[in-house]
Amino acid sequence: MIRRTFLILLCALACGQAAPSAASAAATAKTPPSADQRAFAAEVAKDGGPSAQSVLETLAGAKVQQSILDAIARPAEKTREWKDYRPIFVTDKRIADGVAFRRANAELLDRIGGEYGVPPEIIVAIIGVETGYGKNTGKYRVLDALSTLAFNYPPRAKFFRGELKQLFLLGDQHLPYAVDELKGSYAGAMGWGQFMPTSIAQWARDEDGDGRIDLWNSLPDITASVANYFLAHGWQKDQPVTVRAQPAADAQALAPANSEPVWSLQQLEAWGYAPIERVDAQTPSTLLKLEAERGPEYWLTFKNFYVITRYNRSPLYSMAVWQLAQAIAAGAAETPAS
Ligand SMILES: [Ca+2]
Repeated sequence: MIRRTFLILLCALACGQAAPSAASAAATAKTPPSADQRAFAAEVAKDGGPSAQSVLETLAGAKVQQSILDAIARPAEKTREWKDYRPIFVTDKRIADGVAFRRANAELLDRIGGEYGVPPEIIVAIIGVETGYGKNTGKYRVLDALSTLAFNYPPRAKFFRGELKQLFLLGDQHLPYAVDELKGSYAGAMGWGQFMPTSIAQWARDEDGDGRIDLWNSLPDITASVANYFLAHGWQKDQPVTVRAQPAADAQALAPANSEPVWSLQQLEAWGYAPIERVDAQTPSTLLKLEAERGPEYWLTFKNFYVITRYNRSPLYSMAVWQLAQAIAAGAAETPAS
């Protein structure tokens, strides 16, 4: 839920197995806690978490990993064009695996989709893009990831300190494993949907009703949590996500800063961007230009497209999720070969 999927993939592609450097700058249990760590532990205890002593003992077992610091500092998908981004995420295999997953869990996904008003194929596409349907939920210890970034990466220290604190506050009802046993991405994102601790606290669901949220092993918990994340961020049931635009020769140049739908479709049409399918003229919209294989593509994007960017800020991510979802829905609707 922060920009990490692409980094993991990039590294997996570029550096083979992306092996964490052999415990290079490892802090040992003998290192005394820093003033910052002591203050942190006191804060956790004050906010109802484990005792300060217990937090410090856990932190003493955390390892600073250089590979985590390298990964967070690497430039992300901002530098990529759509034509290079799409082939990584919208692959034949990811579509086929998504269709198989959609079919194998049809009853659950239809129920969750109905309950939360989020299309099942969007839920499936998210876990497909994030972790290959649960196959790659991350190999870093979450404790190492969050403490490395909270105490050794000043540019984002505040954010990761908050996530680390939330991790200690989550407790047994939110996690199936002990804090020092959890594995996730180099940024501390966890489970099939790659939830950060604050996302688990706010939006994860115990859908199977066993009294504990398990985003690694319970498909009802996993899919309902993703659906609830979308619902909570404003997903509009049965509303469009995006539609291609046919630009006029004299279309006004536009470069929106983000995916917020700040204009009416009518306004964008007046500026020269006519949708190729019928959509209500008052629909809040914005424009997205993509550098595709065969040249520029123009898309009119709506609130639901923006909601996908709440999972990951990149509009390329949002488009990849949406196109993967469309392909999965189409594949799942075909009569399976018997
Ligand atoms: Ca559960």
